[in-house]
Order: sequence, then C-alpha cells, then structure tokens
Amino acid sequence: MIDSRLGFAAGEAIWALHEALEQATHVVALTGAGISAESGIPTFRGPGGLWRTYSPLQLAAPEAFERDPRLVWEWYDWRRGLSRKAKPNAGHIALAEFERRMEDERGARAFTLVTQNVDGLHDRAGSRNVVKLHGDLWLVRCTGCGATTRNEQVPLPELPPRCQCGALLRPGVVWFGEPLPEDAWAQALEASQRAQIFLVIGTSATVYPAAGLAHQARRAGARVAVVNLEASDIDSSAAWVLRGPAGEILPRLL
Ligand code: BJW
Ligand code: ZN
Repeated sequence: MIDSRLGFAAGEAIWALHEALEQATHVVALTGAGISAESGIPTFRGPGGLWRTYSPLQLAAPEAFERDPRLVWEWYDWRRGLSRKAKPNAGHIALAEFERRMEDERGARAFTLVTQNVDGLHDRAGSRNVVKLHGDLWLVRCTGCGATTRNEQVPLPELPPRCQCGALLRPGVVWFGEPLPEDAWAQALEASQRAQIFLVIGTSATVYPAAGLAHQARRAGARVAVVNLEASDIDSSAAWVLRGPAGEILPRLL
C-alpha cells in the first residue's frame, strides 16, 4: 500500500491533488521512462538501464549511428522486442481512463498526454490523443529518401535495415541534438500554457526542451505535481511531490 510506504503526509498529498484535479478544466501529464518501468522496460538513467556495456545515452545519438549503425540498431531491435512483449501497467491505464473521463465531463481539450516515451504503451493502454515528443519505436525513416514508414517486425530480418532506395533506415525517434517534431511540440506547448495542473510522471526531467514544459506551464499559472520513485530536477518547482511507483500512485490519484 502506498500509505504505509509513503506515510500519512503522502496520503494527504494524494487526496489534495485529487481534489485539485476534480476542479481543473485543463490538465497536462508529461510522462517519461519511469512509467514503463513497471512494465519491464528499463529506464535510461536508472539501474538496469545498461544494455551490454553501453549507456543508453551514448547510443541515442546521431554520432553513434554514423559510427556504428548496426550496434545502434541491435539496441533498438532489443528494445522493440521488450516493448512488444510488455503490457501497459496500471499507471498507463489510469491515464487512459482519466483522459476519457475528462473528455466526457470537460470537453475534448481538457486533458493532454505528452510523452517522451517511444514504446507505444500509452496507445496500447487506450489513450487516444498521445503527443509524442521523441518519436516512435515503430516508425523507421530512410536516411536517403526521407520516407517514414511503420514497421512492426520483431526481430528485424536484417540489421541495419535498408530502404527500397538502398539507403540505411534509422529508427523514427529523436536523438540528442535533433529537433523535436514541430507539430507535437506546438501541441505540447499550447496545452502546457493552458494547463491549471501539470503532472510530471516518471521522468528525471533532465532532457530539454521536454522538461522545460513544466517550467513554462508553471510560469503561465499551472501548479506542478511530480510522481516519481526518486527526487527529480523538477521537485523544487512542484506544489505536490508524490514519491512512489507510478503504477500504484496514479490509479489512486486519478
Ligand atoms: C519511476 C519509476 C516508477 C523509475 N514510478 N517513477 C544544456 C542545457 C539544456 C539543454 C541542452 C544542453 N546541452 C544539450 C542540450 C539539449 C539536449 C538536452 O536536453 N541534453 C541534456 C542531457 C542536457 N536536448 C536535445 O538535444 C533535444 N533536442 C534539441 O534540443 O534540439 C534543438 C534543436 C533545434 C533545432 C535544430 C536542431 C536541434 C533532443 C532530446 C532527445 C532525447 N532523446 C532520448 C532518446 C529517444 C529515443 C529513444 O527512446 O531511444 O529521449 S534520450 C532519453 O532521455 C529519451 C527520453 O525520452 C529522455 C528522458 O529520459 P526520462 O524519460 O526522463 O528517463 P530517465 O531514465 O532519465 O528517468 C526515469 C525516471 O523515472 C527517474 O527519475 C526515476 O526515478 C523514475 N522512475 N521507476 C515512477 N516505477
Ligand atoms: Zn529511401
């Protein structure tokens, strides 16, 4: 139970935030790798994040792909396999149900789910409107002709995979130094500026511009709430910090 682990004060915070969410007409949730940890998908910076002996952050970079596309693709192929087998957990499902309830009671734009994750678990949990800031593990993009296609084959028959035009395909995700998809960023920014409550769930909030959304929302008048197992960079800006697993906290909160 959350209360025994987090103590009475945390139970109070969940209740107070629940009440505030009941009153809010515009809510945004920003999720990170921590929400999928309970589905068995390793986070980037936490324990278990290392694949072979590589740091994920060394592999999520265009320079890594230029140097060794096969190595980078092996890592993505492995993660595609993990994500395919994983099931959405209670945290993903609570957010999907919250979206439906907010839409029914307060209109189509009342809740916006913004994710940094590429695993597709929010979609599979039933969330209808997921703003994906860092792309999608199931998209591939040609480094030659630029064509983007959906590819759900796991494992891929040939690594690195190639386009029909002969050039290398790359994962349809956003690496360090690359711009975020313009439409997703515009939607996220617009929703953050409207938000009364901005939930920051399972992210270390160290990667920008995604992490900056919480600060921008706060400057525009939102109250920020953090759900995380550990301390994160955003805690000092938050009105509520709920320490514990998202899969336990979110079903109670939402
Ligand atoms: C739980 C839990 C449980 C565990 N329950 N909690 C200096 C200052 C500011 C910015 C920069 C700077 N130098 C460089 C930059 C820019 C750079 C950046 O931010 N770097 C920082 C490292 C400093 N950003 C970029 O490069 C971005 N692009 C950009 O800025 O473009 C500008 C531009 C404009 C025009 C033209 C060209 C360029 C792009 C960033 C892309 C990030 N990509 C990745 C990979 C995506 C694809 C893939 O998945 O493979 O995105 S890296 C990785 O980090 C991934 C994640 O989405 C992202 C964030 O990680 P996340 O989700 O927070 O995971 P963790 O592991 O860090 O945290 C997990 C958390 O969960 C922890 O807090 C746990 O405690 C918690 N947790 N279990 C609840 N059960
Ligand atoms: Zn091509």
